[in-house]
Amino acid sequence: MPAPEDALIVIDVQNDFCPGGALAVAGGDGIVPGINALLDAYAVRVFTQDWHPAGHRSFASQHPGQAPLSVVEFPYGPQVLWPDHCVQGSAGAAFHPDLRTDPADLIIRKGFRPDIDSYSAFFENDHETPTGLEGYLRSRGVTRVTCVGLAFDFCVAYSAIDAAKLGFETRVLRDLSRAIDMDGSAAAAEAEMRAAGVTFD
Ligand code: VGL
Ligand code: ZN
Repeated sequence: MPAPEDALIVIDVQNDFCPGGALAVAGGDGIVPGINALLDAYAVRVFTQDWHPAGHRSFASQHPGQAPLSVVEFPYGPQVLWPDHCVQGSAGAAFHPDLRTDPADLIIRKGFRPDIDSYSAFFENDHETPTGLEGYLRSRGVTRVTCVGLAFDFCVAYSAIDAAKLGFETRVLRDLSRAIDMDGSAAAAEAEMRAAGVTFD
């Protein structure tokens, strides 16, 4: 019997983050069978979906002269400029076709504000605009959160760090996550998660 206080958060397992996608993470599709097998062990199952309007400010295409993966200063701090990805309603924004999505209790869409990027399932990148997930989890009695999905060094890391800071006992399943890993970002993300009290299995 799944414990009622345990939530699984499945982060951004979408076509654009899988091989062939606009912002492909190496081996991103390889985690799908393991996530599918894990869903029934959790009482609360939340999926997130990166969901940007066309022309989102985080897209390098909106910043002439800036290459994808360059970093620029936004009002809320440094921001990586990404290739256009996960545009609302596009095939790239859809969940991986083999992912079992029927068990999801809640699907949180994030990154829909044109000027703010949103890596974390809890707060946008200004670190203050909430997605509503904290209230949802608390009102369902959740105290423990397990994070899986894409990408380990961005949306998974930001989500896990926020969950831990909010007081949820937080764990990341390393085998069910894959990293973009630009300039050592995977190791840095892991160190930041550990510092925030996140554990790994
Ligand atoms: C993500 C970069 C841009 C992620 C989303 O899901 O990790 N990374 N948007
Ligand atoms: Zn995005």
